[in-house]
Amino acid sequence: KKNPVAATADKVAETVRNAMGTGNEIPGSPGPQAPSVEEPTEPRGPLPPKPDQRGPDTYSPTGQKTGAPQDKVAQAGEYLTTAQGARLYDTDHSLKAGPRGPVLLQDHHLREKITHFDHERIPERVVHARGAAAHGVFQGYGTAEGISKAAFLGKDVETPVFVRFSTVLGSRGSADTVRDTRGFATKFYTSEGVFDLVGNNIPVFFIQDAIKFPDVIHAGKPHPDREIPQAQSAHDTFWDFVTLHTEATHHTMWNMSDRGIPRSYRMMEGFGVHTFRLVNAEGATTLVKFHWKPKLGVHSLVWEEAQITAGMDPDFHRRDLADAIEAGAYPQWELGVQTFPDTDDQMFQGIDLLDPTKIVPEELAPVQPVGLLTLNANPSNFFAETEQVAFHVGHLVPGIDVTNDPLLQGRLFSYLDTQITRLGGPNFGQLPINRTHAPVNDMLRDGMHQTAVHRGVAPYRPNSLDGGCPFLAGADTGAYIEVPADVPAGRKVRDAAASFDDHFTQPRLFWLSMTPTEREHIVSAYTFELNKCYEQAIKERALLVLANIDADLCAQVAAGLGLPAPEPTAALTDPQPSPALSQLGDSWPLDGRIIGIVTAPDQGLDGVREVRQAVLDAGMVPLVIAPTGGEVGTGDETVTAQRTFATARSTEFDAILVAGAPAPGADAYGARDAKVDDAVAGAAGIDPRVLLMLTEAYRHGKALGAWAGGAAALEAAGIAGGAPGVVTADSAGTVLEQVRELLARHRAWNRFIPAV
Ligand code: HDE
Repeated sequence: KKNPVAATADKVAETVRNAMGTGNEIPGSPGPQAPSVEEPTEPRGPLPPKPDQRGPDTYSPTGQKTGAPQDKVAQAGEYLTTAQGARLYDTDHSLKAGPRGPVLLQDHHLREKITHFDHERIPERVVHARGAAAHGVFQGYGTAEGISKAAFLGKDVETPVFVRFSTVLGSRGSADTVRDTRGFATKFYTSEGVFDLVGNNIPVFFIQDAIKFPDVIHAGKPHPDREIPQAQSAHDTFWDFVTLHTEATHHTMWNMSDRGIPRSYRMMEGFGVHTFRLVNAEGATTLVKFHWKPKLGVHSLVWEEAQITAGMDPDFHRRDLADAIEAGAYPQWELGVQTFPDTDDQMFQGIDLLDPTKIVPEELAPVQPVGLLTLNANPSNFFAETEQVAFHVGHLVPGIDVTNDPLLQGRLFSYLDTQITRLGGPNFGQLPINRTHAPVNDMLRDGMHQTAVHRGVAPYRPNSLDGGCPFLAGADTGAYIEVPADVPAGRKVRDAAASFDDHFTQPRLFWLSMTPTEREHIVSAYTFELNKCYEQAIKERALLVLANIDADLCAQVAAGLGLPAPEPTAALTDPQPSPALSQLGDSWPLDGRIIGIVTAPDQGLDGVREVRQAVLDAGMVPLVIAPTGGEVGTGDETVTAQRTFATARSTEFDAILVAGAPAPGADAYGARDAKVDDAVAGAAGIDPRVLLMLTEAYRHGKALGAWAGGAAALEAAGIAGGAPGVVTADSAGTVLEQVRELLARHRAWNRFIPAV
């Protein structure tokens, strides 16, 4: 009997021969018939895009709605074609001089296919290269109408948005859970043009002047000689920079706090960082800082968990966002503003509003909600949308203007400049994801990748050939008019205001506002990162910086580095702490939280199915973990396992429920048939991966619950039943109820620090 693979290959070869012919056909004869290659499925028409995933509507230069490129759906039509639309009969064999002969240069399909592939990659973003995004909608509350005339802030106005989250330092393929700042960039497709709010999850920045941006990024990126470490701040050049530029102290402190390792993009705050100027219909101005407040609360990973996850699931945040949206657990944020009078000095209670290394504590200027963001659709194509989206702080709409913050001023130049290289010319605004939903009528012409077919002969204004149009708008017809703010007079200097010199009061404010748990995390982060540095002088300089923030912080980090704690070089100030900066101490919704359920099917599945359903009903995600995949259990009592002991790791779960004490599986020690010493197998005879899962989850402050045989597994892992955050009870239902309460507070920190 003939090998089926060889038979298929023969058939394909025959098809090619038929199609190519022998070369001896009589000219003018019909030639070989079109081959009838068997298709694995019937040819079918394109799947329509989901309505909520369509790209923005497109307009011609004169404002006419056009059909393209909505129909650019992959595999549109019945037949595979070349880029020019010629139908193809074979895309798996290059055109050869005989089946064993050399490939012919005339094979256009081969050259077109490979040439296009050769150019599939574009340069990654110079910063924020690693990201994930989603579509959504923004709904204005109307509460900002008194301070801004922006139409999208109006009551119940709905505006489509696209949001891209990112890390800053790593390259496109780097891990999600590294310690870093996160980007939080939102494109509002408003009726008055695109407004981009290009923010971060940290409200301050490393530097006060854009001219230092290349320096801080060169220092944070991998070392230029070996290109290591990837996506890390724990290395000499980063710490060299931030200790030499003490204005970076505040942002660095946030990075070393739990904010540097978010649990999920869905659980991060976002900040516009700079102060912006809003203007209302009467022309009155207000200075504001933008805030995004997540409905799910602000939560973080713990450092060991973040490191393990970087290996176990480098796509952790990307997956989390996409899974939540797909499951209908749409993440939401409220947009809010802190408002300040637009005074000549642009100071608020002694805080310089133009200094991007300073916050204004919420206790001094509360965040006032102005609208709601809901992310409700995943991108259809990562490259077309997430990769090609181009944000710009200069994309503004009437009602929102910039200030003189020197960091913001530099950004106003940088984004378009970098995008011209990254997206290959000046026409990337025509890409579906970047296209405004407002009618466009510009006089920008030609250039690489021009896709508009502009008509007319007079792309200049005024003209007497194309009817003299277009007209210029005024304030009453929706023109974007810059606020005629006064420019402070003075000399031309390379300098900054004296108020930019205070680099330590606010890092101290942050430190003083933290709970004991959060402070402990900050100390550990500094100690970890500085212990990764090779240069002694850098560690010593870092301690000098810490001495100017807080003696206790400095002493603890110094102890971890094995170095003496230096004295401060300046008198410490005593700012009022801001409780709003702490992440802990509240309860939050549980939507989309992941619950692992450890089972030992041979001991029965008491309560597993019920508890699984209860987790689902509570809007969370249950993942059953068993020795094997598929249907586990016997008789009527079976359940589907989503994870096995080999594929599960504690870091995937927000809480773990234990329904049994499984014996070591055959694959528990790496090799299926390995003979394992009794001592290694563990005294209790429980699968070591389950024990690892439980001890890790315990160490990471996660809620644990057990019933039936599960209590024995906890005990074998050395976890006492009554320990904080550990629940044991007879019924699965009771256990879940208590675990939910624990989870609403995110972690059981009192396991380690009783004061919390
Ligand atoms: Fe950016 N930043 N940035 N940045 N930034 C870029 O633009 C830049 C800064 C932020 O998902 C680049 O298209 C300068 C602060 C986000 O596509 C580049 C300075 C904040 C993103 C650039 C800053 C940000 C970027 C790289 C100092 C928070 C990702 C690719 C003056 C308020 C946007 C690109 C996305 C991306 C320049 C500082 C946020 C090079 C010169 C402060 C979220 O143009």
